[in-house]
Amino acid sequence: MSAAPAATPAAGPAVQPPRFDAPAYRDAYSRINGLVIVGEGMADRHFRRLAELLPDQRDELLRLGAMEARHARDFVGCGRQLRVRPDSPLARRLLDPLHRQFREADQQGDLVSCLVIQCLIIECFAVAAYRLYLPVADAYARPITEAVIADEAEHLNFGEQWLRPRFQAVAAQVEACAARSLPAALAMLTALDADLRTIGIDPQELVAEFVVEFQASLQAIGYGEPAARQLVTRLTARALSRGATLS
Ligand code: PL3
Ligand code: FE2
Ligand code: FE2
Repeated sequence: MSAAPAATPAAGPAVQPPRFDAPAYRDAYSRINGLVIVGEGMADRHFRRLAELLPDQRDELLRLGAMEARHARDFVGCGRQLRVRPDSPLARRLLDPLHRQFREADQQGDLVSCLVIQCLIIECFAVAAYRLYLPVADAYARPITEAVIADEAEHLNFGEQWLRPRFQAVAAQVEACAARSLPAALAMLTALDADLRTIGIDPQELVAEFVVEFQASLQAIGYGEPAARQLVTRLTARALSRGATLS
């Protein structure tokens, strides 16, 4: 066998960090930052409502809500650092369907759906998004995002721990709720597709990461691996075929 050519360094295009001061970056960041800030504020309100609904775990839920309020403040700081004004009106419009689903579930006394919407769907979405943001974040936002990811894992865990011992009784509600809320979550990504790309996040990768997270959550509450995979794949495919398309 002839001698192999001298090893060359791993090929492939070098990943360029985004230019954080470019007008296109700052413009995209204003909408992403708005969504994150308003989303964290909404999570705070949801946990405070859950604290009223679950008086036995009131203190823990208030603690989780306070963490969300701090996330919102920390991400406000990230926007300020880049001299970006968050687009809050757009964020409120994009988050409204999920918030409305939470409120309707609450009005109907459907605690299971409230927990699925906040602790599974929204938190899985946040974990997936922040994980993909981490490698392309600026030096100020990176440690903040890292700390937030660890907190979000606790929020996910709360929902999983509550649902798991009740799995048989709640499985049908979990599925019905996920079938409504997953399209609402993915529609936000569709709306911000171009902005996500501009800040260095591939929206398709984000969906893939969400699928991994959500499947793991379903398994944590009692679904077997094949059932969890089938459910997530079916719901995601259906949501994306109904207009939540990603380019
Ligand atoms: C749960 O604690 C809060 C949920 C907030 C919603 C997050 C939506 C994230 C969308 C994509 C953002 C990319 C990350 C950018 C971070 C500044
Ligand atoms: Fe958060
Ligand atoms: Fe959270």
